[in-house]
Amino acid sequence: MAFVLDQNQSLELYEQMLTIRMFEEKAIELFEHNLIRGNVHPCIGQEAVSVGVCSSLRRDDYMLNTHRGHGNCIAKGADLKSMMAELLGKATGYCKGKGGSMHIADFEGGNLGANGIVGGGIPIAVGAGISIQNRGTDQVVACFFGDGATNQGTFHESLNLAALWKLPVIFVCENNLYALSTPVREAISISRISDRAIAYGMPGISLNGNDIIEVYTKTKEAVERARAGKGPTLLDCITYRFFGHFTGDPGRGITYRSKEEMDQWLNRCPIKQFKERLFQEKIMTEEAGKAIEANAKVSIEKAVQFAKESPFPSPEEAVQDVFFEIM
Ligand SMILES: Cc1ncc(C[n+]2csc(CCOP(=O)(O)OP(=O)(O)O)c2C)c(N)n1
Repeated sequence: MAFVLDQNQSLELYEQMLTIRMFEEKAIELFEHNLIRGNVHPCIGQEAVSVGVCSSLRRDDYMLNTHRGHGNCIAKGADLKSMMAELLGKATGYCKGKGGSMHIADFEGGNLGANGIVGGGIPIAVGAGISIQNRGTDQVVACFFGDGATNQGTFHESLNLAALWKLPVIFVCENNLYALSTPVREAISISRISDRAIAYGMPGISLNGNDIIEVYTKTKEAVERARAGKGPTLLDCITYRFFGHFTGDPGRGITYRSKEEMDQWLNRCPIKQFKERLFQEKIMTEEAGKAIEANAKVSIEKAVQFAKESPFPSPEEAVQDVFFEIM
């Protein structure tokens, strides 16, 4: 796909993808040292989808996330310190340490939160779309979900309403080819998830989710369509998670995926491919690449330090923020 970004934008996208990768590598390490409770669902390998989609959005646009959502939060502009603190269950985290890895919300940055219920965020995105339409703004909603979620009833009901009412929603399937240990080919009888869009009367596009430029370009078109009041689009971003379903998955998912398949996808790493392209097209020098890497490393180290030094919430906090208080 032809290059459509200027030098600064390109380097910015590269840095974001790298930051997501390094943030998650650190999160896995902290989990292994028992500093993160619950679980971590890494999106390593899927960074081009997060960054390609979110870089096409404005800060006041909305985003609905999933259990595998650290990358999407970072790409939507989350503060790394508040995120890491949330992962460690600290009071300074985005949800005061009560949400953890799977439930990070940042209303100011347009992140309406993640959902541990597969497909649970999709109808909420439709609700946000109705709110935008009622308020008459030109915001849009990006709604992330996995291939497994497209078999939930919520997906079908939501796409139908969104198309019918021409809501400004971009439905983004992070199609990493597996729902837990179930391969998509054993769960869906059609080969392209984007074909499901036809049934509801909206455009559907399957694309290379490991090519950041392709994700960015196709999302941009969908965003323009939504902002112009022409309704939703379904993007099927085909990608792969390099790790297992979660940190407890043995051998990064080797019990249900072949080594050959995993190696093939490692070769198609979105960050490696983009980096090579930036070198080839002389957009990034060797030196600039190293500086970006060092920068990302420092930001993550600062976030870890902040999170470690922050206090846990007090026990009384457990019963606070349960109900929303209307002034
Ligand atoms: C309604 C519901 N059913 C089952 C689960 C258990 N579960 C958690 S993640 C997951 C797989 C989801 O797969 P997919 O939507 O493809 O997303 P991915 O994990 O691949 O990113 C399942 C079955 C759940 N959380 N919610």
